[in-house]
Amino acid sequence: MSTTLSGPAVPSPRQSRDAERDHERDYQAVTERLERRAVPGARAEDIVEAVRRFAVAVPSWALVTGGTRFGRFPGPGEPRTLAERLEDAAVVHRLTGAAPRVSLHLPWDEHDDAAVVRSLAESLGLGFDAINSNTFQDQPGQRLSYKLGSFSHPNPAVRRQAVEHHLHVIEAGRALGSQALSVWLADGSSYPGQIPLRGTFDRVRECLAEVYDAIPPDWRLFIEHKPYEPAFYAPIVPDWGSSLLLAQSLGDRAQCLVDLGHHLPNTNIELVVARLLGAGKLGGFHFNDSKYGDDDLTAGSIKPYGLFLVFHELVLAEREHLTAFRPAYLIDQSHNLKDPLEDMLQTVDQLQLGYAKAWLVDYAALASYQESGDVTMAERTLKDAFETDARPLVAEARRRNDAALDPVAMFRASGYRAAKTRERVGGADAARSSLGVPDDA
Ligand code: LRH
Ligand code: MN
Repeated sequence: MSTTLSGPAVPSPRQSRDAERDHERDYQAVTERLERRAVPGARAEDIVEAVRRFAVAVPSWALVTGGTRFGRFPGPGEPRTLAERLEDAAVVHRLTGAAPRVSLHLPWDEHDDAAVVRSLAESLGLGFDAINSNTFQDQPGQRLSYKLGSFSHPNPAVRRQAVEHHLHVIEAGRALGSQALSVWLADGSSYPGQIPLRGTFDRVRECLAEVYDAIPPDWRLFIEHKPYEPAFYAPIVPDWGSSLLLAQSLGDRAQCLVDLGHHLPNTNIELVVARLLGAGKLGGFHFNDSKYGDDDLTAGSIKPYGLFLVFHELVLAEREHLTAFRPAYLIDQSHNLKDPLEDMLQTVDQLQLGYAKAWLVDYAALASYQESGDVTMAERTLKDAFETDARPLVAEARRRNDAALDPVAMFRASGYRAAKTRERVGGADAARSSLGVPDDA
């Protein structure tokens, strides 16, 4: 893998004097309002320090245009190699101060020399978060097909092949410094009668048990559920219940990963989060947003109140120091229309905002209204936090983390994409498949 990254370095967030002055006035205004509100633990300083601690991992696969099955419209100057994807991930961290780790996906990010990849990432100020396996596509030269499944496949040789792939992903992750394996299985059926519904679940549990036994002692195994696609009748792990059954059967370090887009319309996702938190089995998130299906849209773009309510459950658990509460925050999006980096910068901003607003809740008042059955005031207490303009608080947190007040504006002002367009000749079409599988890692 070529690690020589030429062209302009990651843009440095030098704000204009006007932007600084406007920010100071906005920050002063919200600071005064929160002083008057006088909620313990929810002064401006408290929120800013909380947001400064917030971190989310960037998915390597969302740094190129993902497209849909109907088409992919790649933009200019997109990363063509793992090295260039890491370079772009560093831009997200530099401008938000909240994305210090990258989540890789194998074989899309396959590489020959982990030490080279690791030192390049370190030179860019990045580390590696959960690493993802992939048994939902057949790779060139692969011996047995996953068309009819992987861990649930009727042919034990296919199940073996899938387990071997996961053992390889664990090795790759260990060499990069990851501490979690994230498993989403496309396994399932599209027609009634196609598969034995209990037998296939048992096969998946058996294969996962072998993988679980292979993860290093300080690692976790995340199981991701999804209600449909590509299985359109009975996915093996369609919902949080199936994921929880597997995680509970495997052991303490097996936990459930909640992809916000993997829920049927109108599912109360914050309730799913509360249930998994209560069971000590909430391992992490794939943040995104959706209107209908697994649309993988920008987090907070469709249901910002829903995102806030999920963060409310997370901040409640954080405040209570709930046992086993160590959620991995990851993004999982597929960008089709926006510049992938602008979309990622918007996403991190939306997550910082949702987190900040959740810390603004007057938890003491909320608890007393809940205990006294004052429904109106309980709801108003949540809404008061959600309807507070927390943007100056988040901008201040970024400023103190030496990042940008407005990451998207700073990215545009930096001319980074234009420079990469000039530099990354033969770029866009290199990342071919609808999920942007690069041809050179
Ligand atoms: C499946 C999924 C899974 C990834 C893939 C990129 O829909 O959410 O998390 O492996 O997207
Ligand atoms: Mn996902």
